[in-house]
Amino acid sequence: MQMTFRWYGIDDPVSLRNIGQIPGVRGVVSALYDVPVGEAWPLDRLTRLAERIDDAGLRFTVVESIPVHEDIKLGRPTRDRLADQYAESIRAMGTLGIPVLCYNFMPIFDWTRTDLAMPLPDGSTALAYDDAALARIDLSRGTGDLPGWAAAYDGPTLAALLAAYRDVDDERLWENLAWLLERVVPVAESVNVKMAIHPDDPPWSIFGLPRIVTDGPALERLVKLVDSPSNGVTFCTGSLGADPANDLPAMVRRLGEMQRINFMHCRNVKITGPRRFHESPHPTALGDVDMAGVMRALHDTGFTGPMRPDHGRMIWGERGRPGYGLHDRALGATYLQGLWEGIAVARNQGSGVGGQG
Ligand SMILES: [Mn+2]
Repeated sequence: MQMTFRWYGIDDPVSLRNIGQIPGVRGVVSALYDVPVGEAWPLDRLTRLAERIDDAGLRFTVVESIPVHEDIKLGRPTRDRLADQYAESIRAMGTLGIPVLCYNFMPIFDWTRTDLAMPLPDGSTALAYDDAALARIDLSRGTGDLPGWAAAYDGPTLAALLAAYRDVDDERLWENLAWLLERVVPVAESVNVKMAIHPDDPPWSIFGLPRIVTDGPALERLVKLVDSPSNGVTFCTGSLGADPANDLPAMVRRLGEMQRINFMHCRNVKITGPRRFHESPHPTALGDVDMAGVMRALHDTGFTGPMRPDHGRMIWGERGRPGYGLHDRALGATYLQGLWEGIAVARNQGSGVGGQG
């Protein structure tokens, strides 16, 4: 396991120096955030980003993410050119030796919350979701009322996009995902890049849109679409853990045995009702995710890939990008490494190896 940390580039209030001072963190998860969706990422720009990370004594370990254009998800004729451009971005990653690509395949919206700063009893704030609150959001004026999406779409643009998805049910979306993977996974494999789909967050349909990457059977279906180590998953405990029907340690074990977990996102959620949750601190006892069980399953299946603490709360008066402050995520990184070390020590004692000192 390699502990990593997400960095939003030079405008991120969390600096590379901050990240380098978190114990045990050497890998950085980042992206080019201003390339229009669908265009190929210029190699020279990605090179400059990688050099900046190298200069800080860190490694560019994961690209999160290269967004997939809606025309690909909708299966529109422009998808051929868009898939070629997507493959070109993957080749640029390969040229620079960046080993993992996290992406998602959620129609229109990716991660969605109804409150970006829900106050918790200890005075911290967390991201929260309530399906009933989501149902009250009026999209006729665009995404203005949806927390975190204010400037994304005006009313007419969003209405046209929502209308286009009326012809795309779950099976059609699966077909369109398979179509993309058949074209880009061989490219990724040839340049030693491992793709890692992020599950849908939350893992159910919102605004009547199809969402397909939501549970264990879906993740197993995904990895079978193209049989390659470059076709794997980002196992996000917080996204999948929002549905209490998901048995996370069992899912990790199944996918881990197939060696298809290419990236780990670790965070915890507290489920407070049907399709209602808020994010909670990373430790097992503080939410509904069995983090210890997840880590044990990862350890048992020989996980060696990158992991990052996913969203944190805002604590100690920090202000910043919702979910992506420094302090709580840094606590998460050290907690997760401690959990991992504890499992490794217990295993070694069990087999009679090590234990001294
Ligand atoms: Mn995640």
